[in-house]
Amino acid sequence: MNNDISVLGIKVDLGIYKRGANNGPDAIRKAGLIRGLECKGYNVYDEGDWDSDVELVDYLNDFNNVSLDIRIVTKEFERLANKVKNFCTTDKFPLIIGGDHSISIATIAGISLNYNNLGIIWFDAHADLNTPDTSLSGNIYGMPLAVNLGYGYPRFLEVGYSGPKVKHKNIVLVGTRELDPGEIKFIDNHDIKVFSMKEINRKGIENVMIDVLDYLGKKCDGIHLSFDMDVLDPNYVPGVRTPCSDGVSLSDGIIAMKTIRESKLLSSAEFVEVNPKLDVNQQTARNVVKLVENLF
Ligand code: HAR
Ligand code: MN
Ligand code: MN
Ligand code: MN
Repeated sequence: MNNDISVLGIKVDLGIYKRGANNGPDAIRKAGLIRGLECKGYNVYDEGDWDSDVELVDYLNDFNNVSLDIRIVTKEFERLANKVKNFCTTDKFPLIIGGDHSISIATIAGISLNYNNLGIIWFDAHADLNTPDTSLSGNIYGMPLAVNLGYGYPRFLEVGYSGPKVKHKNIVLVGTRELDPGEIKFIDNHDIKVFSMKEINRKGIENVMIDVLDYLGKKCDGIHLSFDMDVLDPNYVPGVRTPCSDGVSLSDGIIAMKTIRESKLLSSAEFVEVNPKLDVNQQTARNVVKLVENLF
């Protein structure tokens, strides 16, 4: 990687009917993201925040209205995918800050246009592999990875371009510990690598990351990191919508970032699910900054 990083905030929280993650970028900036990177000697190009045109509707979670909403949300994701595509076509390292995890429907569509064989490292307590048929909540933020693979609302599958954006065998989940029944089935039936919390506790985070990077590094021409802050233990991330106990410690998160940095394989990254409304003393936003500082 060269010394240039471009930063894009995405003020979108269309993934769930409760608001807040739209102000994640603001909080992460206030916690010192840009300055932190500059202090490490990087040239940071802050492209500001991309905002959604639609005000989130409170009935997004209501299945009776969901077909109407999907149309509106799809339009936003289309615009966003286009923005991200352009954001990624420079020599600078693209760093995205969210936003809830639904943005990955658009970000990964945009990013994937620049690669033939994109790999994804998905740090998350959840798999986000739900479809409208398997989701128990109806929330879109539990669906982005399925959409990236070509499953879900037909409209979503058209975002950026038609069809799957990544191959099953190019996906690695890390820190997984809360799966819905449909997601377990999905993983069983598809070639997706999972390093669950159990594996991390058994093998140690550094060994896990070495395996992850070896697995993807061999076959991918780019690797994108999608980091959902709820992968960390709730002790470190009070500001996430779906905290999940017995998660990754902050120090293990930092080791993971360092291992990725040392591999020099990463080509883009996003940090999502910071909700300032729920955060306590900016702890979650600050921990994004800590992770990022160790990724570069
Ligand atoms: N699996 C649950 C659902 O579908 C929880 C999803 C939680 N999503 C996020 N991103 N916060 O991982 O609703
Ligand atoms: Mn997620
Ligand atoms: Mn999650
Ligand atoms: Mn949920």
